[in-house]
Amino acid sequence: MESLDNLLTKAAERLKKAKRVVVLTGAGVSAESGIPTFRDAQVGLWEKYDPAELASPEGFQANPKLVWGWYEYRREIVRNNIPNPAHYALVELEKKLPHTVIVTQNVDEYHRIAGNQNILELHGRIMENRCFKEGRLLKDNELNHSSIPPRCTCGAYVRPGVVWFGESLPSNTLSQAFNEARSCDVCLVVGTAGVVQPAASIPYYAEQAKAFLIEINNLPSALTSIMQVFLQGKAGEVLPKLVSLI
Ligand code: BV8
Repeated sequence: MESLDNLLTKAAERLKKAKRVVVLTGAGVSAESGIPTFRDAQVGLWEKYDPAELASPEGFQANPKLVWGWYEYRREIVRNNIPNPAHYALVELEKKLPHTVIVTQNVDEYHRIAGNQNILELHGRIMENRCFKEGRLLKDNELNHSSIPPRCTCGAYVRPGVVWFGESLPSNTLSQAFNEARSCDVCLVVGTAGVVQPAASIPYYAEQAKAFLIEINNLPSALTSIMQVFLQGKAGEVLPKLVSLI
């Protein structure tokens, strides 16, 4: 088994020559910021709920107060934490390799807060609010807080601005992500189980385009088998090492 240092060197050598880099990130990139990943057992009050149940229109319609409470709990965690060295390493990467695009499944906006410029957010933003009926983005002063969840000016419930299971991703963002994957020469996959579709298809498009595939994860994922290099470890530790070698 090759040492991590040799694998880091191999990955860095390939990145140095890269013309177009796609970085697919998942919840594992924010884990060291203190944001629980979907794989982590839900804690406390949320222990008995399946995230995929809560993160769905059916779950919200069945129990709007419960689902709203889950998002408020998660928003508090996002508000009270900050990006970690993994996020800042990706800012460095974009500076070193100008055509780098961050395609993220995460909804915490930590890539933008850390300073990346070229970001495609596949699953929306947890801090944003939309009308459950009209779908439109709501400003804070359009929320009627006399109920939980709050209500839109049209009377319908307010929902978080994320893409739920069973909902389509923003089509232009998704097609941009697929086009970037089809035209990249290196695809770096960081901190994702590689289960949620269609995000998990992105590395396969890169593979079809003969891109060099690199993964950073503390455990093997559903995508590890198609990788040229698998760097096992925490994103906050491995990514800064990798980027420092470029
Ligand atoms: C859709 C926002 C059309 C909400 C999220 C095709 C095949 C099979 C199923 C489907 C398919 N097409 C559609 C589906 C159904 C479904 C799906 O994929 N289901 C899965 C469960 C099988 N997909 C959808 O519904 C999508 N919509 O396709 O529309 C359509 C419509 C109707 C019917 C059919 C099709 C919408 C999916 C979007 C859901 N919304 N987020 C919210 O956040 O509340 S997804 C949500 O899950 C988060 O975004 C999160 O990112 C993601 C989970 O994935 P990961 O990021 O991988 O996170 P996870 O916790 O799973 O894993 C963490 C990883 O990090 C692990 O590998 C771990 O080892 C690693 N790690 C942990 N710590 C570290 C680390 N790595 C490095 N360092 C560390 N420190």
